[in-house]
Amino acid sequence: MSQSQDLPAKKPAPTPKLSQVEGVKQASALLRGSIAETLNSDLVKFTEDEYNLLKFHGTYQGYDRDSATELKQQKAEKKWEFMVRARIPAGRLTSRQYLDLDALADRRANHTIRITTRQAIQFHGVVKSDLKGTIADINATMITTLGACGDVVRNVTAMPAPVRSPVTERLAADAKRISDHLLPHTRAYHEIWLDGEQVLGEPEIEPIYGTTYLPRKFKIGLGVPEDNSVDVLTNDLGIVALYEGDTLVGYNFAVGGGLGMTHNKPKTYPRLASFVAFVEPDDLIKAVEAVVVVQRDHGDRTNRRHARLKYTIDERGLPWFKSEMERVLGRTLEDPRPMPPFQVADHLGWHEQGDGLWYLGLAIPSGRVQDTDTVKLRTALREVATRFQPALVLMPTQDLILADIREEDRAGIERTLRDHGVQFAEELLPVHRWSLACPALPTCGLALTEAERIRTPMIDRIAEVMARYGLAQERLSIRITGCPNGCARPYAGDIGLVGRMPGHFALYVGGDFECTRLNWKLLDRVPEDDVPETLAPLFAEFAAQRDRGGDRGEGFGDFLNRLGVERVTALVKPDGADAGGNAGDLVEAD
Ligand code: SRM
Ligand code: SF4
Repeated sequence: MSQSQDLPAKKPAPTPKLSQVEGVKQASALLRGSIAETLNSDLVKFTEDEYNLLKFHGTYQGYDRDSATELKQQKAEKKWEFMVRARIPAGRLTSRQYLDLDALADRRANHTIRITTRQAIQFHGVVKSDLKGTIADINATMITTLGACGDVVRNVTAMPAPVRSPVTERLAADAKRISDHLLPHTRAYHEIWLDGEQVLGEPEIEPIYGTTYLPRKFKIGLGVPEDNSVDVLTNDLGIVALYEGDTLVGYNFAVGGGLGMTHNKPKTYPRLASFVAFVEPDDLIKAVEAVVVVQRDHGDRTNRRHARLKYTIDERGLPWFKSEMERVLGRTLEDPRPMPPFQVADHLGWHEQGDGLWYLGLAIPSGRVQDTDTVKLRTALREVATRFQPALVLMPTQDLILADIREEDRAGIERTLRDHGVQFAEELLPVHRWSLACPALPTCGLALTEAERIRTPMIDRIAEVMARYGLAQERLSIRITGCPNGCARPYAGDIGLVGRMPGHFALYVGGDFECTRLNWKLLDRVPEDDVPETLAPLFAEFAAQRDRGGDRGEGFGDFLNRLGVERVTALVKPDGADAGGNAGDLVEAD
């Protein structure tokens, strides 16, 4: 008997257990589960399994967090309600569609429309008995909610400028083609929400996704170096189109972007996408599908906090990813081509479209289209859409473009908006124009702090501090989120305020306005009220020491990045305690 035969047999490594959601997807018969039964029952809410499946259909079950504590004290049921998200590739809408969605906000939601950071629309406050009607009504406008959420390719974003050039038109069309190609095929959506007939006998398959779809959400954005409004590198797949004049040369693909992280869990981290390959124009769809398929087959299905493409890339390496893409495509891919540095175009205010028509970019605070006591934004937009019928573009900055406007309609549109108290871009300080905030409380179940509701007062106070140092007109991006998931992309941009615990934010600085570099955590728990004054020494140093060369001088984030973590920390905490660390560095931290 050989020695090896004497040894006890080596135990095979245990097969890692798939996450619970994987089982739910597998057992759901292509996203059906028991949604229809609960929808048509008197039950006040869906089960957790159904909740996970509902996301794929474009809706999240949550509850009103403002009233939750009081209701609990009264031993009453929470106020359950739904967020419904529409999928609008490149954010393009007709006036008719906009007006239908506007009417829906009154009929079935909380009288507001929320433009999202991915050029989509959300309705909040939908009650269960209205859920089916809401989704059906959205579909009646020729817009779907299918795949707006869930483990699939989400709404595809693209440069928002409605300029009539082959560049912008091609990008918007590409976004739609990609979105359509990767839309789930399940007939469950039609059966449940649109009273579609059950088609018996015919095989029903998901040709790209299979029965368990993707390991996690998957995001795709398209931009050009001259306009990175979509923050292309924060996507799982960022596509940068390269042009010579008006001729499309091809696309540089960047993979593995994603921002979600969990406080104190260094294995989770934000990451910007890495350029992996150049793709010829005719190969776009096949190459996108190849990226999705590689992640479908290799993404981590055992741990949802580790299931995004960024982790697959960091663990397997970019060369491995490229070779897998090539294997799926059946041929080699060129390396990414050189391209100019990224810029971000300013689309607010009036611009010529290039075809004799005009577009008007309007700043929408936190993307919330609503009527308040002082500003009747929703009414104004309804009147403009009814009378002048512009095309609309939802922007990845939560703003809105009214497009295809005739010269003779400009004055009327402007008057209508001003009559309702709507401010124009030129009346706003740049820091207001360029700030974003996620919904957070009271609708988001994951929020640790406020975001949208404190955005305006917070930015007002920060603007006052900036003015003290002569920086009132400084272009600066501030992004506020109620938790570390990063929905308003706080880790890309000059300043990020990230909900840390109730009433406290982690402060991130040192990113760049063009979103090509992650910022870093400077302070971990700044009380909400202290945020503006905490920034004061940074603004003072910036005003005194920045490099004034170039068209607009050194940016705030660039300046702090040049100073480095230690010197910037010393400015806010002279004893150097509680320094943060580079968000990018966290990649190495564990
Ligand atoms: Fe987000 C979850 C809102 C863009 C990263 N996001 C959520 C949920 C659905 C909360 C939940 O899961 O219970 C939020 C709904 C709140 C509410 O009350 O409406 C929510 N995310 C939003 C929106 C509406 C924020 C906004 O201010 O517009 C954006 C909707 C986009 C859309 O139309 O599809 C939104 N979310 C983003 C972005 C930015 C982007 O994609 O450009 C990110 C960071 C990029 C990324 O994906 O990494 C983002 N959201 C997350 C995450 C963290 C994902 C992760 O990998 O860890 C979550 C939580 C999760 O998935 O577990 C999340
Ligand atoms: Fe909710 Fe957090 Fe996203 Fe804000 S960042 S919407 S709090 S999940």
